[in-house]
Amino acid sequence: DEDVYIMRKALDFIPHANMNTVHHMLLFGCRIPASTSSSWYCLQDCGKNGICKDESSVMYAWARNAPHPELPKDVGFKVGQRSGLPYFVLQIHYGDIGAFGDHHRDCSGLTLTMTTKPQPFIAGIYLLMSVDTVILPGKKVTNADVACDYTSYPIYPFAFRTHTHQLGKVVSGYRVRDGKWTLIGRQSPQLPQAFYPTTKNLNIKYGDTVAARCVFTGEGRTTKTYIGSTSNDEMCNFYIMYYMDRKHSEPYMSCVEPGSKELFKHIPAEANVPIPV
Ligand code: IYT
Ligand code: CU
Ligand code: CU
Repeated sequence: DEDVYIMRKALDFIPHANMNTVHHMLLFGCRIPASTSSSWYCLQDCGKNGICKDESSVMYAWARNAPHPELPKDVGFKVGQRSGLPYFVLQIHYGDIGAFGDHHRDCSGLTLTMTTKPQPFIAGIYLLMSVDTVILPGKKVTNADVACDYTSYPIYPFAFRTHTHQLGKVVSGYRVRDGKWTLIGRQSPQLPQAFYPTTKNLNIKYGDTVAARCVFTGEGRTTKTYIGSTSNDEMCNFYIMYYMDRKHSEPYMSCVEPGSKELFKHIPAEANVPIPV
């Protein structure tokens, strides 16, 4: 019920059990969780309504064999009743269930350290996602482009995460300021989908444009692929984890606009260069 802040070094994965069983974990903030139980099954295609009833945001991602950056000093995720997302839901994806052959108990989870001391900077998530991409079967390259004008107070990105399903090759995010494109981050969504540190320190301020491109291939498919929650569908997500001054805290933002053809004429060529996996 109080305002509390998740702190630096707070997000640590504690592999009490066999680390080989967990493939990835996602921590969500929820307004209302999908279940009132302390834990529930959310199998492969349960979609996002299996996690939160309505409003939700990804707050942290842990993936096997991936780095997990800390929150910078003086930065905290503000959580609690008044934050709008007063519940945490932790989703754990198990990999090879063979590891449970011995019926051992699994105690995987996250340890969060929280403080009631207000932090100078609030952490937040900016999600860019495509909602209308269609990938034609057999077509070698389909770009999903997303871009929005940024009209809020300055944010300072420090980590990013990409998400697609099987057809995604590379996802890149940029700040466009005065026509100049600056990379926020670029990753293959086929690598562990954790948060990676941003390429360099940059800020995003009023008047900038935030843009992302997901590159897909339709090779190997015999029908059209749409955006959706099953593994036969696709998604195009670029998440920016940022901090901003506590005075103007706006911790969850998103962009679902396709962006103009004209704008994306100028996207750096690297956005279409595959990343070896
Ligand atoms: C349609 C789509 O792209 N869904 C994404 C992003 C998304 C996440 C949340 C959209 C909304 C949300 O409330 I939380 I609206 C999606 O489902 N991404 C998956 C997770 O389920 C979060 C991912 O791994 O990024
Ligand atoms: Cu996984
Ligand atoms: Cu998805």
